[in-house]
This record gives sequence, structure tokens and C-alpha cells, in this order.
Amino acid sequence: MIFDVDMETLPRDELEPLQLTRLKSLVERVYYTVPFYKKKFDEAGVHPSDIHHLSDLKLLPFTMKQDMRDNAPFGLFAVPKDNVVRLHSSSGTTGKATVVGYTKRDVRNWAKLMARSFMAAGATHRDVVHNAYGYGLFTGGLGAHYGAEELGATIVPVSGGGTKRQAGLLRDFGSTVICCTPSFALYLYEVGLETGINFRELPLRIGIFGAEPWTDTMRRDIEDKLGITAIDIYGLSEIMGPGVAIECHEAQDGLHLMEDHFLVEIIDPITGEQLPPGTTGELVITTLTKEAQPLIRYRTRDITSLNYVPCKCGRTFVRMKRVTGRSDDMLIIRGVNVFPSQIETILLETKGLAPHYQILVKREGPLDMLEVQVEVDESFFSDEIKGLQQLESKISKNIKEFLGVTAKVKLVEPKTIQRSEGKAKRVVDLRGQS
Ligand code: DLL
Repeated sequence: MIFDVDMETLPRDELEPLQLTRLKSLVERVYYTVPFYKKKFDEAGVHPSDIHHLSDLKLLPFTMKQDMRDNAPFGLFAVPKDNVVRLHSSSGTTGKATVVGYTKRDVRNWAKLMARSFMAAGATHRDVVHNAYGYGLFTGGLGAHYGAEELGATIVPVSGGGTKRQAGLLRDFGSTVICCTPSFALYLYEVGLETGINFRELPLRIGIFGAEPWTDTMRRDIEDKLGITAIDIYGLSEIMGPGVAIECHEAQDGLHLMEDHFLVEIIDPITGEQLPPGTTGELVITTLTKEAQPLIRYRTRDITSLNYVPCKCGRTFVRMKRVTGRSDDMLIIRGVNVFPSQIETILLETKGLAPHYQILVKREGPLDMLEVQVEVDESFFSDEIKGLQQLESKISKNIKEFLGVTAKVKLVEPKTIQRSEGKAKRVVDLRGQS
């Protein structure tokens, strides 16, 4: 079923004129209401009247996370502050927090996009949604909350934390949908087993997982352990929150981007040039309908590619490939580029390992060193040092062969890597600490 069937299946030759109308009005609006944009457009020598086609988008300057920080908290608002009904904020890992504002209509649109997302994931108004995304300044909790209500489902606003209690709640309420980060789903599963709850025996049928990179291999692992369909959902606070894109359960093959609200491009992260469809690069998003804080050509730093081939589910929106990392997550180890997700794929394809790992980047003398710590599966765990050493060198060999970097692999005992109740911290950079 499709929530907003007219819009989500709109032929591209009708979608694009709609996007153009919205783009023109957006560019005009920000130019005359946000001094930051007027200055940037003037410096770039571009005027709202220069936008005639969607391809003119490339004339406009990019907006960066730093611009949001520099203008925080309210410098990028395009409406009077009285019209702002909600604020969210993303702390990020470095620097000053970014602030996001929403008008009533922005909140309403977000709820609708999340309702679309739930339905794309296979949920209906009959479902009971266990929402373990954190409530608060993080957009995950309230984003999923409003969407589930818009759909007419029953929402259980659990938020993050209290993992043991959550496993019991999930069972007692008979929840059929769970929303959380993929790493938390695995943690919850583990805690469930310890308390005698087997997820495969519960009515749970769909997981809507996002907010952090995860791989297809991890998807299969979660689906198998929890006995559910695991759906990838993408979003970022600066643009709205969750619901910018989601996989459909029919294909589970790329995330449909809500193109009536967001205009997307892929650029070369170094040169800033637009790249042709299908090419991997950095996702850039322009918000077409946001009122409080529209963003023009926002550089997400997320690495993906776009697929315009029609999907078997009937939705016409472009599909973006699963985001496997951010350009600023990329590790450069002795000149070789590595994404943590590439290491995850190798680890999860190795028999005998649990899906819990951490990557340490250290400095030894002048050289960067990669250490991968990964838990051994409980069923595989033995004290036989020889067997463990063989497994370590096998993984190390695979990492070298497939990724071209040398990594020291250290197998650790089950349940020793710290579990996360929100976004997992996969990489620990110790380079500044020697
Ligand atoms: O993580 C919003 C969200 C909440 C998305 C719940 C999905 C589910 P931020 O905290 O601002 O917002 O972080 C946004 O997280 O730029 C990506 O780098 C990463 N990210 C989000 N979803 C995915 C995903 C929320 N499905 C940043 N796959 C984004 C990979 C993701 N990375």
C-alpha cells in the first residue's frame, strides 16, 4: 500500500515541473528573507530570476554545516520566530551544535512523510510501534512518533535506555514494528535472550532502522535473529529528521527519496561538480517546502548514488543507495581510503564472529595503525588459543586482500564491546593521544 499514492507515483514529467515551481519560489523566498542567502547569492553573482530550469540549481552556492553553526541559533530562519513551533538540535561530534526550526506546516509535512515511510516499510494503522529512537533534541524519537500517529498506528513512546525493560515491554504490548538504530536492535535482541525472550516468537514483524550506517550483511543478520523485515530509513536533522528517504518493503533495494519535498544531487566531494546518475559521491539536498529553515544545496557529507530506474513497488521517486559512510568518516590509513562499513562487511561475512566491533586508529611512530576489535560468537567461543589466532589472521588477510590495508585483528570475548542505546561508536581515533 502507498500512503500518498498520487504523489508517490507521480510520473517524472509531472514531478519535475512541480519541483521547479517549488524551487523558484524557495530561492526567491530565501533571497529576500535570509540575509545569509542574499549575501551568498550576491557573492556568487546569481539572482532568483536566473532559475529557469532544474539544472540551474548548480548555479546556486552550497550550504555547509559550518554555515549552520556560524548562524546558530536562529540566523537561518526564513520566518519570524513567532511562527516557529519546534526546535531540534544536533550536537554532532565536533564544534558548536546546529539548530533546526519548524513551523506548524513543517511539523505537519514531516509527520506525513514519516507516515509515508511507515507504509513503505509495510506498516499500517493496525500496527503497534515500539519507538526506541531517543525523544528530545534528537529528531528520531519525535519524528517517528508523529509519523506513526499520522498513520493511525498505536505508538509506544519508549525512547532510548532501559534496555532490559524495553525487551519486556516489546513482548507485553505485542509490538509489531520497532524503530531504533540497527546496533540497538542487536543489543535488545541480546538482552532479550538473557531474559528469556525470543524475538522470533513475538508478533514483531518490521524493523525501521537508521540514524547510523549499517550494511546489507548486518540487515540479513538482524532479519534472521529477530525474524522480521529490516528496513533502512535515512534522514538528518538539518534537513528535517528521519523520513527524507526510506526503502520500500517490496524491493528493499535502495531508499526512495521524498522528491516532492527534497531536490537531490550527487556531487564530487572534492571538486563540488555534479555527477551523473549512478555515480557514487556526496548527497546534496535542497529543501523544497521547508518554511522555518529552508536549506539550499546542503552538503550532507553522506556518500551514496542515485538510481532512477523505476521500482517494482510503483513509487516513482528516485532511489538512493544505502549510505555506507560519510566523507568525514573515511579513514585514510597509510594512503588507503577505508570506510568502517567495508570492514563491517568483512567481519559479518566471517563465520564465528558476533556483530559487535570497534575500530581503533592508533599512531605507531610516524605511521597510522588500524586495530579491529571484534567479538567472537558465543557458540564459537573457546579457550583454544590456536583456533582464535587462526581466525584473527584469516580476517586480517581478508581485510588486506579486499581493502588493501593492514589491520591488526583482536578477537575479544562475547559482550565486552560497549553496547549503544543510540548511535553506535564504531571508530575510536587515538591518534592525538600518544
Ligand atoms: O540520525 C535522523 C534519523 C533518525 C534518521 C532516525 C533515521 C532514523 P542526525 O542525528 O542529524 O539525524 O544524523 C544524521 O546520520 O547525515 C547520516 O550520516 C547518518 N544517517 C542517518 N540515517 C542513516 C542511514 C538522524 N539509514 C546523519 N544510514 C546522516 C546511514 C545514516 N547513515
